[in-house]
Amino acid sequence: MASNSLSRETELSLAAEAIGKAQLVLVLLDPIDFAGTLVPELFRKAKGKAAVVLTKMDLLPPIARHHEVVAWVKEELGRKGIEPVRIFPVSSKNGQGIPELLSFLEKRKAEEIALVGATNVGKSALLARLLPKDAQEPTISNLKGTTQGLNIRKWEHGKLIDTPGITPLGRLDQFICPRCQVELIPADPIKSRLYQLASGQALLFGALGYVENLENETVLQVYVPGSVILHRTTGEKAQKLLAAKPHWLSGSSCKCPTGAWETREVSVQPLEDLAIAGLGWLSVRRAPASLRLVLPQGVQIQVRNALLQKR
Ligand SMILES: Nc1nc2c(ncn2[C@@H]2O[C@H](COP(=O)(O)OP(=O)(O)OP(=O)(O)O)[C@@H](O)[C@H]2O)c(=O)[nH]1
Ligand SMILES: [Mg+2]
Repeated sequence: MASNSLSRETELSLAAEAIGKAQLVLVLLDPIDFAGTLVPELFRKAKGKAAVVLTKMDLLPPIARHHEVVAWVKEELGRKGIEPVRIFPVSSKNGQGIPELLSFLEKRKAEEIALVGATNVGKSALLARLLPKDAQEPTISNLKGTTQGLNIRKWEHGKLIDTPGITPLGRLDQFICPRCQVELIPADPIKSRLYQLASGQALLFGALGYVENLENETVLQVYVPGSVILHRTTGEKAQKLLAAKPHWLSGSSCKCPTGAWETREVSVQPLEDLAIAGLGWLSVRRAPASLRLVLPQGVQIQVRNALLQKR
């Protein structure tokens, strides 16, 4: 049962301990929440022996081409001075990419391999995939903070070390209750939803925040979990609805998030995304967009090159 009781400092020091023991470190990242699962400290600690595993590839929209996603991740990491030895796209759910990863691990002959990454990124699910089928399954759960200590497991090539996840800074799930956090985890591949917004129109992400278009008409391709109710309205009404949090908008009787809101203005160019850590991203396809974003205070946002190519 996840209690999420470790402090971030303890999470980082346990990951550092595992990294210190290991000759190879698998740093897990979730491409549908790249901003919300990237923990740069892990790459600093694992310098020179970090390979990236892109998890939950089954949740990307079907139009995503895996080699393009890998190239995009390589570029994004490169911009931060991070150069992993390899990048493997996998799905622990359907087994995609696991044979390629296994064959790399066998060739590397690392006696100890550490699995590190943000909470809920899928470390224990990957461990279960790497272990033989008859091995005892590690605990896998949609509640973050499930693995609470180092879990060292023997396998035919040495040892695999599962670690507690690192709580990322500024991910939307920190601002909502555990039940709403679970609701935010996509069960199926993310589908893009297309919205045309006139100047002054806004799009609510359930009761979690909204984006308002400040200038010329714009078209946004919205990639957020299917459980998030999208509602188009005016900027003024959006503010009122966020305060009232009606059931039809939030999808539940829950009133979270209850803290302060933060308003930011951002310009996004065509073929760029606006990523919201823990929620998803908005892609701007035609003309530059001038947007006002209202989210719980402290949620990390990022303007970046588009993850998915235009087709
Ligand atoms: N769709 C999909 N879900 C996955 C995949 N890998 C993991 N999950 C789900 O993601 C959630 C978290 O998985 P875990 O393996 O427990 O994550 P973790 O990184 O060990 O989490 P902590 O121990 O809390 O740090 C669970 O609900 C898993 O079923 C995957 O490849 N595809
Ligand atoms: Mg775990």
